[in-house]
Amino acid sequence: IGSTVLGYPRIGPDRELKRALEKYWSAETGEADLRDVARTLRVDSWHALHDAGLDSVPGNTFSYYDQVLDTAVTVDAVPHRYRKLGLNPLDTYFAMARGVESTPPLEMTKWFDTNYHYLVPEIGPDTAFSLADRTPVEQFREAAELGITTRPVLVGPLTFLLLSKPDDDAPNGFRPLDRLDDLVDVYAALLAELRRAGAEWVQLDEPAFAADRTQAELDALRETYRRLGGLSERPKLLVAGYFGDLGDGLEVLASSPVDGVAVDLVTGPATVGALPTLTGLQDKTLVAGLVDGRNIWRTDLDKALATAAKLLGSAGELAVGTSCSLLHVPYDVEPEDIDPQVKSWLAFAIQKVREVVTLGRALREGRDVVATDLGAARAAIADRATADRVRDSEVRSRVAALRPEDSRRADYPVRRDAQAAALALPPLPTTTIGSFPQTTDVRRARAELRRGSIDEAAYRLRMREEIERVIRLQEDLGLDVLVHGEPERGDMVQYFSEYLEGFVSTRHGWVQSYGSRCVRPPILFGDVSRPAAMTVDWTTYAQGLTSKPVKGMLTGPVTILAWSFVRDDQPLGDTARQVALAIRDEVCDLEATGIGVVQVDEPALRELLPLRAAQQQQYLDWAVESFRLATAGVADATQIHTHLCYSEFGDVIDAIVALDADVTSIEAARSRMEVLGDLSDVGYAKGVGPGVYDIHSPRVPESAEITDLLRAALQAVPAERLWVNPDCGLKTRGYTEVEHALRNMLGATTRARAALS
Ligand code: THG
Ligand code: ZN
Repeated sequence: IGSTVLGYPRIGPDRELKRALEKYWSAETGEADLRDVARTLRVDSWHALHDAGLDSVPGNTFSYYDQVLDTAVTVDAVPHRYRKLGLNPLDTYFAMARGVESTPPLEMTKWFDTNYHYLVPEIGPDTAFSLADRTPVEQFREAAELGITTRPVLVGPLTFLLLSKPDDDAPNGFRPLDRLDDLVDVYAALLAELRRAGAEWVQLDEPAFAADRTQAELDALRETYRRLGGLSERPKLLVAGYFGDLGDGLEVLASSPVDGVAVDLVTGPATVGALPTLTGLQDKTLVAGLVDGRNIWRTDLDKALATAAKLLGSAGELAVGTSCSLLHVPYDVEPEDIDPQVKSWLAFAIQKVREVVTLGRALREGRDVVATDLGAARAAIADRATADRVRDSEVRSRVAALRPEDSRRADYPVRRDAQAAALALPPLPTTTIGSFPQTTDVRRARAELRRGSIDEAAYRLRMREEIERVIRLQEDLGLDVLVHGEPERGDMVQYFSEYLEGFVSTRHGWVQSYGSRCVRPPILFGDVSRPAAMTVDWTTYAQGLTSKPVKGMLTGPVTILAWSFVRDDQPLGDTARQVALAIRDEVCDLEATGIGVVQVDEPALRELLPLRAAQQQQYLDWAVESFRLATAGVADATQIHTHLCYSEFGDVIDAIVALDADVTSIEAARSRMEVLGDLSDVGYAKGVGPGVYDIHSPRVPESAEITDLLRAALQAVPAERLWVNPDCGLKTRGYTEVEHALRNMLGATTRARAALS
């Protein structure tokens, strides 16, 4: 294998796939146009990887939406409700991804601890697995015709089933993994076809083993690769485990009859020590994941070679690779207009491919043949390590001087009484999560400012008009705690990073989040501070328009880190503390200008939770500490809210209590308020605003439904602590539906209040 990468971005360097998908979905173009764009993107990627000099080019890394969905379709795990729509294969696939009028899509959730989302396959006792789709074989042939032998990448059978959920007809106690034998039959058939098409290697991804697994699951891993390895007609098998240490799974794979194992030495550096002790690797290829596939820093090539040197002799062949797929980084740093010094420290996907090639050549032919590249990398690493702008002594002394009481507020009853006196809110106070619909006019204004066709002053005027409209609407509806609506923010993390010292942003650095949706994570390169207020003008403008309290809206330190590329030269907890102090400054400035309610959102609190239980408490400690540091600078009478969404909260429920916010709004409508019971069980006794309707759908909830949910909520939470709000921000909705839904929410609240008194 020599040198390789485990996967590559597919959305297109200029988001060509996003645009092609959206045109196809809106029926502006047809299937042939979409397939054309897709083919061009594949061909361009194969050429780029091949021409860069990789010894082994990954194949089947393209997807119209998601690789887990692709796998489900390949093995015919298509739930009946989509089959019976009678659509062609491509539209059946998109129906599973996005839903159609009558049929909701598959559930979507986070891919391990990344900001990528996959679709959750539904598997039951009756799922009839078969090789129903031959895309991996067809794409192998497509590349072969260009003279490029690819190594098709497949989601491994264990990871596929471990990420699936039982379908609605499955009996209690059924687990998708119960169907492993039948699924492995299909993989065997696919491997045989790939072999007949000429594939030399196939990569099977098993990142599920970077998380804690039971003995039964490890046994299933052993048995599966014993079976697949024993097939007579198959390509060589490379099993890739990434996003951490494989733990006991590493030994299982090393002793199995596969031909290669790829390990992540960036997230799981302890693996370096374990590898030389394994005996089964002597006849295998070891792909050492030395180049970080998830972050954007240039690799310390000297250090990578030193690590490789420790592994020489551990395996039959030592190859060099990325730690995981490059799906999680943007394509190319070259076109970016970033400060040249910071830019010289960065490597995006194509730069990382070149690093892998350089490392591969150094190992095979000696360092001298790549001396120039090694020298350039060494200079960049040294420059970053000593750069003045990375370290800010003021920030460092401020962090060093922190005392425990800086992250502690007065006891809740004291705060509660002070806030009740200051805010004088009615029972069951109503509010929203912060954002109002981003109208085309608002988006256009932002685009015009970027292009320079309007100036800052004109832009501010248009935003103020929008804020005024949002305030008037909320007053008309009768909401109690108002928001300014956030028209000035595109992506919230992007917005804050542009005001903070220590961040740079990119223009083209898009990374797929799900389907056609992308994010442009800012790059956190140095010590963080806040030179000037970030939200005070907008919020005080809004407050000046109304006598009702206006809530300040901020993003918490954990979420800012989760949705940025973070520095790798200090522990994440240290970076979190710096970001927390910057947010704290903003919270205090809002308070000083008369804002009495401030919300600090942490929607990504669950996302960064380490995959292994042994590391989770340490994470939760600094995550909670940084939130408290951000919010504890205010007086007792100032009310701190937080908002959480996008996750099951089970694993972080104690941490939610420990955040010590006065009011927590939380996604709850889809699970019918279940989370309230969970919160009570762990002793949460402060304000809580369970979302009373699901904003992720354009459907307007009837007032009666909301009344029912409020009744259910009042079973779990006393009226004095219950807030009424939608379950997330309203940014993606339209004004007509928002106004109607909020009116119904307020109607239900009026009735609930009457029933209370
Ligand atoms: N911001 C960031 N990360 C996120 C979210 C976010 N991760 C989790 C969740 N929210 C992911 N959800 C989305 C939802 C919508 C979009 C992206 C991620 C989206 N993106 C626009 C697009 O692709 O057209 C581009 C947005 C822009 O112009 O900045 O719609 O909220 N960081
Ligand atoms: Zn939310």
